[in-house]
Amino acid sequence: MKAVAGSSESGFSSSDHAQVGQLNLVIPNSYGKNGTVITVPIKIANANNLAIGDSDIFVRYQKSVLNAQILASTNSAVGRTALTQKYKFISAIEEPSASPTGTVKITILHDTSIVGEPDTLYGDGTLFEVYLKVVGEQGVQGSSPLIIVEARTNVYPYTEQGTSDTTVPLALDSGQFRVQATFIFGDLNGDGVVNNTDVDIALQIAVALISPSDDQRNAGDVNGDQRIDSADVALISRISTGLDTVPSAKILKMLMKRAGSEVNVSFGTPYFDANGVSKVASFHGNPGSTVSVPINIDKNGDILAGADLCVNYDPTLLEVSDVKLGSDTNGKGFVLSSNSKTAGTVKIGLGQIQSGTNQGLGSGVNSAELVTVDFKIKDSAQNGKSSPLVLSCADLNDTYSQDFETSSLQQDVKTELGQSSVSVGEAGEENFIYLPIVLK
Ligand SMILES: [Ca+2]
Ligand SMILES: [Ca+2]
Repeated sequence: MKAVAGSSESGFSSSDHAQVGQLNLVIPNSYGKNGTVITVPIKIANANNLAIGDSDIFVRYQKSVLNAQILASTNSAVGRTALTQKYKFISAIEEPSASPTGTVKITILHDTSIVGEPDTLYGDGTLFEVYLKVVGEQGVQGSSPLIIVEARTNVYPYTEQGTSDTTVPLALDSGQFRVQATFIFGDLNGDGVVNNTDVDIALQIAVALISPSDDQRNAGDVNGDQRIDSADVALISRISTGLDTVPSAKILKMLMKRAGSEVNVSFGTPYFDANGVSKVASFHGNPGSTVSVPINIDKNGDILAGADLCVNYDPTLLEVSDVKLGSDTNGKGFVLSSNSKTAGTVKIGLGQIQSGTNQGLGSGVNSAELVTVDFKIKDSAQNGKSSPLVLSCADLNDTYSQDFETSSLQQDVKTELGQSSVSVGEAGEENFIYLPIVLK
């Protein structure tokens, strides 16, 4: 495959979790009942402006447990995803009678004559899906590794001039399949029903207050992106209240259109000064006092149903005393969980218990205050000291768990003349953190 590294033409810094050299091809662990057809995703993690060149990806499995399944709809045992719509590929199945293993082979052809230059890839997502029928029985023998055999993968950094000559090293991360009763999506405590208790568990997993079991990983990752976060909460709450989890074509079109515009996440509400320079609100407090710092978005609030936010600060000056719903999320079915166990960072998971009346923030809500973080300024904080206040992650999702494209404003906390203040840097010092879009 061909992967493209480095910053995009936007000039923004790259995400802190998309690092060149740590690109992974991943098959997650999976479960399935005998007689069913399972969909095995081949995922890419940590992509950062990558393009796929001519590549072969082989997936190997135990024939006594799994057999390749050709779907009548596509006449293939391999399906592509939104990420690979513009890539041409062919697939083949090898299940020789003399061998205990079978292999599904996927060959990607970088043929720009077909649909032009394919999209480059960011973040995490699924490249292909392999369809396998479960032929094994539950029990000790009923498991099979799902091994990615890399024959040839060419992943290159994309540049303005096209793809660079430098291939990005790929780590292959194979999975394990087990024959067993399937879990219920969204049932995180395994009691057979999906309700608000499961929403709470998902939010606690999202902010790393609890670490999920294998069963919880499978039941909780409802949108299949290999993590449990507020995006899954959106779907879990829809399941619990009997709402559709898949948007109609009409709604999808509307959501996609809005998700295509960038949403700014900032501390407080940005405004323009007399010179037309974008500024953000300031916050002040004396040592020993508490300052409430809101985290806001500047558009698309009406379809917002959740957020995963991380704020980094200097723990020698500040400590987190509380995290609360914001003025626009309060009273609309939103719940949150926060983790400030590690001094210097607070993780916040915001999700909505959706219902017939609460699906997103609602029409008419555009910019919105999502949460407020109460910082206590330490008694020992000295005048003149300053602390960075950084939105180190900001992932937003709509009512159907789809990601927003987001940027975050970075600001400084300054202590001046006996008061601490949270204020934006001077004109020209404002920094955007570019967060890659995660396509699903
Ligand atoms: Ca449950
Ligand atoms: Ca997920």
